[in-house]
Amino acid sequence: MRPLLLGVPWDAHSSFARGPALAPPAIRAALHSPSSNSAAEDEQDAVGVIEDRGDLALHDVTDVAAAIEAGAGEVVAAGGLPIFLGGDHAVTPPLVRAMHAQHGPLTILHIDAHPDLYDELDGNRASHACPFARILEAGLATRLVQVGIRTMNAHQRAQATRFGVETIPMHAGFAAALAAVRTLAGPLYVSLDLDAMDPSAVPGINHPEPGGFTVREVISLLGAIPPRALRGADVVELNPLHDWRDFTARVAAKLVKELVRVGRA
Ligand SMILES: [Mn+2]
Repeated sequence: MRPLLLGVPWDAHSSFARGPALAPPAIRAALHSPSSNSAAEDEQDAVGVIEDRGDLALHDVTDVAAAIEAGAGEVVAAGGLPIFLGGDHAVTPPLVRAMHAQHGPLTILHIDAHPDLYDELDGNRASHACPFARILEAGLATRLVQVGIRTMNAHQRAQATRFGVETIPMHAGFAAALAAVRTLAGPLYVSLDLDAMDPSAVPGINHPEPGGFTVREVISLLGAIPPRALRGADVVELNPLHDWRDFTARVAAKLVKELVRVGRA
């Protein structure tokens, strides 16, 4: 599938620090940096086959979520494999609404340190801590599998039970996460929060949570997605203001290339 890249520069619902709205250009710069080449690990060109649709213009928009859904909808309707660059995790519900309009109920693989299942955080139901509560309430996904999780609490555990979320905690081990990914069937959407990885690998994030995946483990998880299941993905929560020598942007770009690889498997 032809990969389509769309930037979603929005972080108004970040609970702790702003910055992810600056991420799409940083990830693009890393994708095109001469410090690496354009191949994914299948030895095929990944960067050169991407059709870049630029960034959504969200500055003077009143209803940003509706604008994201509409803008993403155009990309999704074009066919191919949409890869969305956040933004914080609050971009995911409108992106999933656009995916659902095209594909119907989705299976979602959510890779994150955090369950993001809060009913509300600080009185905000659109918070970047709430996206999967909104998605499941709306019936947009029939199955949500979460891996990398290491911040579960009582409220979010209750939400996970209420919605039937399959949470594979980090302490269950990498093999358990890999086994869960192998059971996924399409139409599959991957929502990838960079903070799923250990903060030592991704300094440029807002909520560093020690004890995460290595970059290699996340590449292996993506590689375990069954063939022809993947329909779209987002990569969210890069904060270039916290990054160090673009390390985190490079990780994001690497994972975009591997998503391209999975999309053509
Ligand atoms: Mn997170």
